[in-house]
Amino acid sequence: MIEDVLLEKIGEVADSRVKDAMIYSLMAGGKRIRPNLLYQVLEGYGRQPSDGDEFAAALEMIHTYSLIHDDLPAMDNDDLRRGRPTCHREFDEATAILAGDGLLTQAFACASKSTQPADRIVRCIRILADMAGPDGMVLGQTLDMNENSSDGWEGLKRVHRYKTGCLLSAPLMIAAVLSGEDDAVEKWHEVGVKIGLAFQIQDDILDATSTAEELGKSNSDKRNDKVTGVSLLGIEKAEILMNELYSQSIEMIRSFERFQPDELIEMIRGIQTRRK
Ligand code: GRG
Repeated sequence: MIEDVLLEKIGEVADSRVKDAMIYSLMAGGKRIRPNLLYQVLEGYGRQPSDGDEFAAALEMIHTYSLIHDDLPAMDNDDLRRGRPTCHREFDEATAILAGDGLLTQAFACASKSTQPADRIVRCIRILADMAGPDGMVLGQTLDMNENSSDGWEGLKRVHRYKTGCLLSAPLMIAAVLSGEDDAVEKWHEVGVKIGLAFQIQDDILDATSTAEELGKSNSDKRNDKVTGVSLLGIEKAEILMNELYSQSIEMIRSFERFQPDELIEMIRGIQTRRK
């Protein structure tokens, strides 16, 4: 469902080389975890998933922009993403920067076109901005770039909370607002942070144990000698912690009022056993 929604929303953009680059990266596959988290929480609250289409697309656009910029020579300098050459490799660096800028901006245009009640839309747009921007994912990226091995596991957890956790929390929080469950938003944020930390530790484990071909992306952490959950904790402890965090997030999900958790839990168990 999200593939059709993305095609429709990106189709609204005027034809240009930057649009081609936006489509190249956006429609390259990807696990679509963030839109699907949003849809599952809406369903758990008894809402139609399509109520969240504009926000689901916005989240995937923001996520894709972050991957395009993260892959640039000025950041991780990666060649492979979602099983294909990275955006700057396929096009050129300037076009990849613009494609990221275009996706980020278009995400907010798309979200503003939601037909949900206006007060809810405004609150959701605020969440998107907070979770993606300099108090959220962008903060995480800058902390990551300046990460110091002496900051240890606590420092790394802070990086992951913002860099990975914020954009995984956003769909949960937005779905709660669209369902009229504002009081639950902060608790959903904490669920997202736990899933984000588990997800990132898992990413580090997969990065250390799989090939670039298996992952469909470059394992630049190895090349860049980065401090990761695996380098700090070792694979065994990292796996135990990852599984504990997924279990804790599932326990929290079971405790929400007026929420039918089974399908969301099933999705999280699927993420827990992912191979890429
Ligand atoms: C450049 C502002 C800016 C932020 C970059 C997302 C990000 C922050 C960097 C990408 C590298 C990375 C390891 C990020 C942590 C989050 C993460 C594991 C992203 C990959 O998400 P998946 O696995 O990717 O959902 P697909 O391709 O399946 O959508």
